[in-house]
Amino acid sequence: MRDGLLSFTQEAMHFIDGEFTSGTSGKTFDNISPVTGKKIGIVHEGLQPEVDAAVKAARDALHGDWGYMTTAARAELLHAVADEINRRFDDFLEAEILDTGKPKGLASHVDIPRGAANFKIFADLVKNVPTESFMLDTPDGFGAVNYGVRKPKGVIAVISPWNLPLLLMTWKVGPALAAGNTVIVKPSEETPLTTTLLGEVMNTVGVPKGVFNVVHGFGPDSAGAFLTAHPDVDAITFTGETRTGEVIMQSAAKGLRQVSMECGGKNAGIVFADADMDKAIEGTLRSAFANCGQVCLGTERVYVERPIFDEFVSRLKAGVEMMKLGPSDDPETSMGPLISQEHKSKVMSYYKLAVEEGATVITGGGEPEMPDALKGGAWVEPTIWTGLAEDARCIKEEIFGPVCHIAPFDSEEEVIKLANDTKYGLATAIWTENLTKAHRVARHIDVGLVWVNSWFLRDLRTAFGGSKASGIGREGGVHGLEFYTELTNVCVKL
Ligand code: NAD
Ligand code: 6OD
Repeated sequence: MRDGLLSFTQEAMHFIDGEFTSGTSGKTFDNISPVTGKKIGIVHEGLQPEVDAAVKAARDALHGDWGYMTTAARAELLHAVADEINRRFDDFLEAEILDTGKPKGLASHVDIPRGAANFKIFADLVKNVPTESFMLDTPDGFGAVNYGVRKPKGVIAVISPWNLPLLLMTWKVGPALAAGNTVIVKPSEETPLTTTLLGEVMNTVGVPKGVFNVVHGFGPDSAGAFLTAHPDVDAITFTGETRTGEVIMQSAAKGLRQVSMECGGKNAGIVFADADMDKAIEGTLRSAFANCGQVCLGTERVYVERPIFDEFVSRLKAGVEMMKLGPSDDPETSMGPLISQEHKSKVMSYYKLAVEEGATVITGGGEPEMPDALKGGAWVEPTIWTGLAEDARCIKEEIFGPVCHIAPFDSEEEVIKLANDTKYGLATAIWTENLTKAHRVARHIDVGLVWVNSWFLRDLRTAFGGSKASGIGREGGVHGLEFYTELTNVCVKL
């Protein structure tokens, strides 16, 4: 690792008003490698004073150069941000891998490129988005013209999770800045590094100070809670657990501040007997086990039509047993560790509970034997269960680990009912060669996202988000503009 990046990762600072700062709280916490359990560095914890300073910087920036910049100039600057992320691809890759332990191939194909793309897509979009206009008839015959004007909402708090740190944070920062807002990001305490690095990028390309700010810390009684409760924050965009979203909504209620929520899921994979088996197996290996199962869109419940149930179970088992757990930079590695020992305890508690609830463990279910250097990491075995009742806690609750339960079904109506029998409503993956059936089933699943014969195939112009306990609102394409802008109607009497 180059020296500059090393010292940067050893001490993650806040980024406030264009400056890296340790703040005044005097508090730090350790950044622990999920791969080895060893300390990577320290992170400064922000409390009320750091949040106050960041919010003030963000507010002031709205009234400075940024506030007067043309949409085209802002878009150009955001393209420069994306180009600089790409130029520093290896630094971002190294920082992301240090924090998460995910395989290098995954981070270099998904996390980092999306970090750059999330700026480009919204920069291009805001230059071309129309607003509505209506002619109104009036009794005097002259009429009136109505037209909409979109303005930035103001100061946006961005609260992001640890599973795809750069991707999910920029998925919010990209559209927020494209629309002319300023932001304060509170990244997950587990993954502070790529968000901090983005501060350097902002300075390099000349984003005015105060437009992008970062305050590190935890949720309750720390930066997250202080930021979301701050009266000068205009809106809060959050990705994380549903129960955290509930707490943040309570904070947002004061002052009627708007929220955008991308929360948990307990997503169904549906495999019909006429599916292309190779594609369904390959797709389910990704949808249930990619990123060590730590993807909100992951299919922890897989329903397979009875005639192909046994074959599917045995082929998925074979695929899982081929997976190689290991460190990020080993090209053989297909799965890294979970994010932390705390999350490992949660996942292992479900492995135990599943057996108590009557699951048949098809494969996995325990802790893998790892080489000495990796023994302190948060490793768990990828796991498949069958045989659970539909009301088992392991079927109802989001586990967020490398595990799925496979159950048979006999009809389209039955599988639609099973898929919808959850408090969540994020995503579904349907596998079938009968596209008429696929369209029909897709319409009846109560989720924000349906994939047919694919999973996590993203077109960033489309709406992204969940229904029920999986979220509020849609981000992506023009849809996020409802959240990131204020629409004013101007009515001109002619
Ligand atoms: P989390 O809710 O524990 O934490 C998310 C963020 O919220 C972190 O930055 C955390 O510090 C902060 N936070 C926690 N308590 C807070 C509080 N009281 N006030 C303000 N901030 C607070 O979630 P996580 O464990 O980091 O991420 C995993 C969860 O995120 C899973 O449930 C997953 O499904 C969900 N997720 C959803 C999506 C989506 O797009 N729908 C994407 C990724 C992850
Ligand atoms: O691809 C995206 O834009 C997105 N928000 C993905 C979320 C993945 C959840 O873990």
